[in-house]
Amino acid sequence: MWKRLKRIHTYNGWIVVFLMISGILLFLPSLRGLLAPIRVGLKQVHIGVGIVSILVLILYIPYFQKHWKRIRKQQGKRINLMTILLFIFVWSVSGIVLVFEENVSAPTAQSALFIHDIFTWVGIPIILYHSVTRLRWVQKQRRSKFPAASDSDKGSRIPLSRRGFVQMVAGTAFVIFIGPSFFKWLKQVLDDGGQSLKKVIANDRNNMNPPPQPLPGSNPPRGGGYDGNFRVYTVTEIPSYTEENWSFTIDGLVDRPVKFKWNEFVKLSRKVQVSDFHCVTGWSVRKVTYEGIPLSELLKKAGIKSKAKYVKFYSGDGVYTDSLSLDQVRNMDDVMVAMLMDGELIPSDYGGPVRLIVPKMYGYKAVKWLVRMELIDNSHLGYWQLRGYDTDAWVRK
Ligand SMILES: Nc1nc2c(c(=O)[nH]1)N[C@H]1C(S)=C(S)[C@@H](COP(=O)(O)O)O[C@H]1N2
Ligand SMILES: [Mo]
Repeated sequence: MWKRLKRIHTYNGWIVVFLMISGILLFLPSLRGLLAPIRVGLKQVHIGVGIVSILVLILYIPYFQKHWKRIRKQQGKRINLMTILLFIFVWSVSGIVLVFEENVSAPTAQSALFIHDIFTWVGIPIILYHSVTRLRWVQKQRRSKFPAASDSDKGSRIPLSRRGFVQMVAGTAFVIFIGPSFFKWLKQVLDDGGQSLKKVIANDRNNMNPPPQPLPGSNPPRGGGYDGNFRVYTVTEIPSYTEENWSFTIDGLVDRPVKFKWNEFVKLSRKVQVSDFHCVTGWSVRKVTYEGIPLSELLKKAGIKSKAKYVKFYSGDGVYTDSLSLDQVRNMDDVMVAMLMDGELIPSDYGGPVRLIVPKMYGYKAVKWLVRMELIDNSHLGYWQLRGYDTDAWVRK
């Protein structure tokens, strides 16, 4: 029975290792491009294996009851075991909340994400250490019990020095590759708390004159101020604009190509709407009050030729693009070329002075630093679609 508990624990160990590795892969921003084609699948496997780990956790219970006395005697092992179980328990609960993210309140989802992340950051070194010491312990046991081990057992009889070497390499890799992400994450979490928009505005690289005058629905923001925090994503350097180097072009299959200067663009009539923002990687920001020009209104300024079937959106970063079909544009009245969020001119980190907002689709459609729209007759694969993301990015509801 004791042996069986150990076997369960070994299985569990592998499950945790898998969850840790897949979790890190899903988290690291630097791996987004590389992982795009398998990201959705990997996330599903991560969730599936996570559920299995809960089942394994339940398997512990009967053995626990039987062996409690024995476990209690060995204090070191007890603390170790309890720590691991606590971690798995917390990961499971927060993970389940994240799976049902759409059905829980924003603060609950955010806390779950925070807890899931912080336990990962703290848990990785603990579990690495635990597995290594455990392996050593298992090794010693085996050596004393079966001095003449069979061939198949050779793998577990690696000399300790080599084990130590592996540990060192893993530790170094951890510090080099994952350490910086940890501090970035920590900074983002500490920066949060409703202040984030002000802080991001303080770092604005843009300086647009004249500034837009917010509509009454925007100031104070009709949505009451957005809930959550944006992770700043960019595949290039963040561009910087003034009224001098900024312009907005509508061309391609249009009746009259137009190119707005900033002072003309701020005069176009705007609308206010409140919408949620969802990134396909799992985070959401709710109730953002956006003010901008409805896409269909803006397209009217240039006139759409009947041959045109798609709109292609260009970011001023020169790299990022995406597109929508004109059918989609006609069927969604909330697609907006946004200029303000929560009553403030969108700062450069968040894609300002002007970005696209497509509330019914995932965030990768929301092209930042939008400077050009081209009407085309054929579909266009955007930056992330080329890397495996769906062309239609509907947010499941
Ligand atoms: N130009 C540009 N636009 C972009 C991106 C980008 O990398 N470059 N990332 C997209 C993705 S995947 C998301 S989730 C949102 C993130 O918006 P945020 O950086 O304001 O949080 O912007 C989208 N638009
Ligand atoms: Mo995204």
